[in-house]
Amino acid sequence: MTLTIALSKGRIFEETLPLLAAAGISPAEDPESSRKLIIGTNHPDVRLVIVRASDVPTYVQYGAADLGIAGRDVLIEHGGAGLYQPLDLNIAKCRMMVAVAGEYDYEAAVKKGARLQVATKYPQIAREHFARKGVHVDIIKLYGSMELAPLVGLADAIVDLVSTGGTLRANNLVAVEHILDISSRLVVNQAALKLKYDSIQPVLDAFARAVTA
Ligand code: PRT
Ligand code: MG
Repeated sequence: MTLTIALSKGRIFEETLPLLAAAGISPAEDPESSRKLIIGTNHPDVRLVIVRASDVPTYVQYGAADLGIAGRDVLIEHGGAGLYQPLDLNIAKCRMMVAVAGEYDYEAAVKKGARLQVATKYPQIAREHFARKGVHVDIIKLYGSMELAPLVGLADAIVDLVSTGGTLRANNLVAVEHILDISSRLVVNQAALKLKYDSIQPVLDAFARAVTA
């Protein structure tokens, strides 16, 4: 039975390679240089499909992939329907933060009950965060480069991922609130886990051992 694993290029692919190796799986090609979207492995019955990071849960939900690896950010926005999430892989770690322009007085705006314009790729996470704080917001959905929004007057604040903080610094933005710690998780199609238990369980076990090692 073929096992299909959905991965995104870039940091998730790079950080997943050692986990795949622990399960005895090595990709036949490097997705950074290959244009192929389906990549074989040393196992005739294991293949990788290369998709956008935010599409991984969707491929797994509908069973187009049996397994996938996705950030907690992406999983919260997706909602998790049809997905079994057995393992935090502790890779691609970062923090979901609220950030504003250096000169913007966020505390004062919150204190006086101002309605904030918040630009983000993560409307679900942002909405929940500000609802919990009791702050009224208008969410402006963006698909990338959130850091630009406060600089050109599109938003008062952004909700975005931060890892080194270099991008915020380079754009004269400051983080004012920490919302969540983020890492990537293994997701499994719930039906596939039952139907392909014998091929999936060894991969889960190998990943779990590699994560704790
Ligand atoms: O790039 P694409 O639009 O296809 O999708 P994507 O950006 O979601 O994919 P990718 O591969 O960049 O990210 C995949 C996953 O990696 C995310 O879903 C997160 O769970 C995780 N991750 C870990 C990160 C970061 N660290 C990260 N630093 N995702 C994005 N960033 C971005 C951040 O949005 C910001 O623009 O990097 C910038 C900040 O980095 P620093 O180091 O300057 O702070
Ligand atoms: Mg990216």
